[in-house]
Amino acid sequence: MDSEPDGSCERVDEQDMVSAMSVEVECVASRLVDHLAIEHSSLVSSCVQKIAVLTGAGVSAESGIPTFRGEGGLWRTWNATELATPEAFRESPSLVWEFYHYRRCVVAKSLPNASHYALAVLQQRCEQEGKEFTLLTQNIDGLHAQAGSTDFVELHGSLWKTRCCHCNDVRVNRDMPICAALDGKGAPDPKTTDAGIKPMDLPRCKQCNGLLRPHVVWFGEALESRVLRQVDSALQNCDLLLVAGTSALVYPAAGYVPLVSALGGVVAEFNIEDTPASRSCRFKFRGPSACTIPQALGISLGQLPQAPSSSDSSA
Ligand code: BJW
Ligand code: ZN
Repeated sequence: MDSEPDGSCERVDEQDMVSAMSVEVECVASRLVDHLAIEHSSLVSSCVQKIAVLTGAGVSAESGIPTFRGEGGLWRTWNATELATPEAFRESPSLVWEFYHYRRCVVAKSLPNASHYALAVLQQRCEQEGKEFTLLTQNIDGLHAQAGSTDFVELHGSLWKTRCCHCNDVRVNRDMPICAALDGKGAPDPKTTDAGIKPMDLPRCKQCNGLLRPHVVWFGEALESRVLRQVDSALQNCDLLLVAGTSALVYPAAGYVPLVSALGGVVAEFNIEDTPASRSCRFKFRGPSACTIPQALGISLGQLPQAPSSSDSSA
């Protein structure tokens, strides 16, 4: 499905054969595609009993938060993905903390956008009708919570939690700056000199004085087993998976679309471009998710607070 200039979408069917069992579900999903303002009842009184949503960095892009891949994914001379590794942290905890401090500053100045709000409304509607709904997010920014989503699963942890490298104590931490030595540091400009902060001056554990790290999942690290169980339960017998703003390159999340599709669920993708997951998606909404998600769900959000643009953000 491609966005037309007026924001409407053209439906593209990709599957020739549709199993009889999924026809009813697809009828409901096609209402999304056709923008037949889904009335609450038509989504939830249908055979769609179980809905999951998977979000990625693209849903926060319109809140001014850079995505990982593509233009926004550069911090100084580094690709964001090069810094999101345990090796980078071992080699230079100071550099990696500067990067996360910068991102905490950006997110602290950002607001949820219409994608976040529409998904929170969808959750409320599903719950009112006793339908199962689970939001799975790869994002660590917390904007889904700010928009009103509850009980969502943070696959890759949270920017607002720390973990002790020594005693593993995990805590919420919203201090800004998180330690005195990071005050004014973290500027993204490639000419910036690295702060070179000594480990003793980086964030330290209140329990044991060990070095703290962001409580996030870096490449090569396993997702928490509790999280993996929540994912399994959300995707098992899932009728409809909405997948928004993810490049579908990073596992295990990259495997969720093909999995749900193989299990007979309908998948609708919201992205500005094709991804490796697109071929498993029955419906594709092309365009910024802050437009396409509310439109497709028939959710009118009225006036929303305006997020500052990313260029307004500085550490
Ligand atoms: C818009 C938009 C708008 C823009 N509207 N859309 C199987 C095969 C091969 C490799 C592996 C495998 N299983 C595991 C691996 C290894 C690895 C992996 O996947 N590597 C791949 C690169 C190949 N995975 C792991 O290591 C994971 N661990 C694991 O599986 O443990 C077990 C294990 C370990 C080792 C080997 C085997 C098994 C952990 C992955 C952790 C990822 N961590 C990060 C950092 C989190 C902390 C932080 O934020 O700093 O998570 S990396 C980064 O990528 C971040 C993101 O959550 C994640 C996904 O990115 P996302 O959200 O998709 O963003 P982008 O930027 O990539 O895409 C944005 C999209 O939005 C684009 O499509 C745009 O078009 C779109 N867009 N504007 C709509 N307005
Ligand atoms: Zn500790």
